[in-house]
Amino acid sequence: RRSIAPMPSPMIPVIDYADRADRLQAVLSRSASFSDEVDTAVRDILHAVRTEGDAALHRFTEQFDGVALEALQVPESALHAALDEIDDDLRRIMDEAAANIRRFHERQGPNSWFEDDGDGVMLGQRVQPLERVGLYVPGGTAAYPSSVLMNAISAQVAGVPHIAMVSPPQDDGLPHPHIMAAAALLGLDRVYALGGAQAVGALAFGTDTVQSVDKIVGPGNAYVAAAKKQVFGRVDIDSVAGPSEIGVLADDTADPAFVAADLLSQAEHDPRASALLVTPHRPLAEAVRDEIADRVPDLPRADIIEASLRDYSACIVTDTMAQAVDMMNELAVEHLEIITDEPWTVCSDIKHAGAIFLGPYSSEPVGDYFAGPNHVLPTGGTARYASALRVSDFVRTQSIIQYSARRLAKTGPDIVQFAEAESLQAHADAIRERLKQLNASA
Ligand code: HSO
Ligand code: ZN
Repeated sequence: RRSIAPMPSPMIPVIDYADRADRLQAVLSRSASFSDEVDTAVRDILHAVRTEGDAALHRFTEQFDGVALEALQVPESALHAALDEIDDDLRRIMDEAAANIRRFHERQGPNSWFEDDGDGVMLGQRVQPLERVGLYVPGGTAAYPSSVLMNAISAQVAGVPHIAMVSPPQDDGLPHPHIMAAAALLGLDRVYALGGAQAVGALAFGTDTVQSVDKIVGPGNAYVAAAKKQVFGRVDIDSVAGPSEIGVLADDTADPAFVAADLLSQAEHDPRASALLVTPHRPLAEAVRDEIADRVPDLPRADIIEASLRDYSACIVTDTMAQAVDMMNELAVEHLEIITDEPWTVCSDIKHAGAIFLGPYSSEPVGDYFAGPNHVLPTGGTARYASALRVSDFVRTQSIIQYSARRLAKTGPDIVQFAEAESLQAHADAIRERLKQLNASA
């Protein structure tokens, strides 16, 4: 006999492929909104930091974070104390995660190379790490030590010698203890209790206390994002991250409990996060919907999750798996899970996704915390052209050219002709000057 308990109200809609347009439009138009007010406020903050330095940092920290800092820089003793205070298990887990992340990134290259091109000509590319990088780490509920590991280890593997970290102070004037512990674990010693646009300004312009950097990476709120955009050009920045996304491609072999749990794992990040199941198997879509309705009320971040599910998430039922794959390619989601009978076959048809998780046991949090690949990934459809944060984001390559007399004697006249075609006489003369001498000594 069936119980007559009322069905929990659906939190995630089940939508037919033919009716997907509105929902997809909502998902695709989520990108971070920039307001003129934020831009103007940030412009003033950056100007003050550039002209007044440390004094402005103290003032803004008092105004926005509500603390009067004794020192902008976090003493190394506080970093080590934070590491000593986390429990032994968390310490062991973070150590192991860091080792996995390091090992993965060590395989990424890019590598220098030099080639003897014949005639005594040497060509090559020399890869050099950036000298100074600044890492922004948010405070509050988005204070993720895992993100400290992801950002800092890729810079460390690249060989960046100077890594500064900024993170807003809590009431005690120090960043979140887990953030400090992660910094200590990685041997980062330049940590500043600064957040918001003023922290970005300090890193970009430098002050008496904070040395300027060449690149600023890491996520932040609307002020941080606007500040990064405004200092771009003076320094490099990473991409401006949008709200998180997960897409699950699944067939009748998928366990609805697994799929529901994974969708919820991303929905809990942000009210604007997007969680999508795309499947040709309607009973799976309905089971996942029911499973989600069961689970959400017990989750601590139910409010955030409900908003994400209501506005930007769905279980979409397609006619075929091919149609489901096409839809995922159109969306280019940040995280794509493939939970099907033959995930590698489906994977070969995927063109766009930030990171791909294959099979029932590759749950998305495996990648967020532990497997080794970076969890800083392209969002908002930018996986069409962008990649995961990686070692090459922290280097620049220099081209190396060494030409020989023999080769210049051979190819010089052609170079002269090319320069003259561009009407650049001085270019042509630079080559001719050598040719004159070479011909005289021949
Ligand atoms: N899934 C997030 C990263 C994260 N998850 C941090 C947990 N902590 C964006 O890829
Ligand atoms: Zn996550």
